[in-house]
Amino acid sequence: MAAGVVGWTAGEERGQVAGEPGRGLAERTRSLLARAVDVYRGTAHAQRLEAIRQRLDEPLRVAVVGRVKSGKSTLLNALVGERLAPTDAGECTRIVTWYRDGHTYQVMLHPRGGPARQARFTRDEAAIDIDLGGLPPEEVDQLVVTWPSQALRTATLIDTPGIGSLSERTARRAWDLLASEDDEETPADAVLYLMRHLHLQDLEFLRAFHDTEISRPNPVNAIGVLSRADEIGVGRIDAMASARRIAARLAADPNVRRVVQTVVPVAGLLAETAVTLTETEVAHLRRIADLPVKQAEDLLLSADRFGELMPELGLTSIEREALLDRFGLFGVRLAAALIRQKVAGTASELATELAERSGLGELRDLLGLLFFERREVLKSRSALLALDSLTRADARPGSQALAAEVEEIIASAHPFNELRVLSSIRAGWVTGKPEVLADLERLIGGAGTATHVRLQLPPDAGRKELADAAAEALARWRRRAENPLTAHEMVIAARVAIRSCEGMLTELGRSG
Ligand SMILES: Nc1nc2c(ncn2[C@@H]2O[C@H](COP(=O)(O)OP(=O)(O)O)[C@@H](O)[C@H]2O)c(=O)[nH]1
Ligand SMILES: [Mg+2]
Repeated sequence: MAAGVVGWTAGEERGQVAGEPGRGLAERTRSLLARAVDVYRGTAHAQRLEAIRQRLDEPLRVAVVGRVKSGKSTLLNALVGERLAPTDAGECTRIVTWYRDGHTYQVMLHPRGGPARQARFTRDEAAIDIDLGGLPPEEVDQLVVTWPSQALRTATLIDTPGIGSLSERTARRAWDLLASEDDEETPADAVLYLMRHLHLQDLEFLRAFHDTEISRPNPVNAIGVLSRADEIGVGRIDAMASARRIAARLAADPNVRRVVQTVVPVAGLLAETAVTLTETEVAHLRRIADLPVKQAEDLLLSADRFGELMPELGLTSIEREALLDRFGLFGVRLAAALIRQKVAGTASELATELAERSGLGELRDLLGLLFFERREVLKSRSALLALDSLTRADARPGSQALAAEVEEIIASAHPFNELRVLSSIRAGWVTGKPEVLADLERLIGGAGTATHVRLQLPPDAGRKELADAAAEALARWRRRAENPLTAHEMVIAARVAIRSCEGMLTELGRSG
């Protein structure tokens, strides 16, 4: 792995300005890959290089990881907007499965150590059911589902079996996907990490691949999700508020900040149901909403009561069970209350309300801000790391120059320096007053890379206002960098912030 990939280097910043994160970087990466294709033409690596090159133009790859039953597959479905991934048990939940956009519906099965082949599948309303053709799940390396989908055009999603899970073997797979020990490039560009409760084992898992090379997930490309958030507070109607407080506390915990950028609470089941809501379900919920408040509350005190009481409600026990499966007790209560209070009248209004209240809206915003806006940077990072390992694995005439340039870009490109400083703040290597650190984080894109976000201004801020704020920030950080009392690490971080400010000013048509 290239030295100083994520290690602390004071490399000269070059190549890319703030505001259009990674565009210049992506161009450099592309031209380097084109050279690499020449160097390795006619070798066994030509194909792999082509794949690396193609990957640059593909959607960002986001892996969903976490312990078994943390709600990964359910959340994945919510993000896609369709029930594709099987949830709960079933042999396919033990296999790493990719969901990618494409023109046709297709499933490719990649056996361990054998050629990929098309697999038969059926789809019912709950999930895709893939026929492994008699192959035991352990023999399947991965499944690749191609599914025409707007959501998958933005990100290819990778569903993983759980960590700390059924078997050593299964756990190993989730691990391989993210922190492969061999020279392979990492398949995922970014990670959604689901935690149901703050479990020590979860943190250990994350820590193990942090602090190493940039190929491993680290806070810059990982978001934490406090999953199954509705179950906090045993389904009470204020469950999400409690979950929000816990998530905020987690996000402020230094141990957590070391491994994920932030933590958001999401009730994945409710989110999945919201985006796939049916008219029948709404009709059933209306019956509950039509009850007097007191009676409805009584009925929904527990799943058992809801299953058995009030035969006059006109819902069979199968229908009640179906509602519980799809909404959870919290979801049934919330949905019924929203209908009763006329917050949501139609199915589509209810869907919108539930998606928002499930935390899905916030998670989507964060994904946009922290992953998709930085898409070019994260993808370049994956490509450069893959190229780096290739040049190491097989030296050829010209490969040394390639390796040197990879190292140069990784050590010096400004977007990487921003990411490096971000993770260094998170790791506690750069210290200072909380408000100074917050200012620094924002300026270098920690809350999103848009100029107004960096400068903490509203989205409609004018050019002059933005430029004035950038000039002020520049002066502020120059003073800090030049102050002899400033700690060494902070000076290096300040230089990166200065470069970010200069970049914004250049973009705004003003010189620093
Ligand atoms: N109450 C509730 N149950 C959930 C939620 N997310 C998932 N579940 C349930 O938890 C079980 C495991 O979910 P699944 O998505 O298969 O977890 P995975 O093993 O991490 O992929 C299923 O029965 C889901 O219906 C949630 O947000 N709230
Ligand atoms: Mg699953």
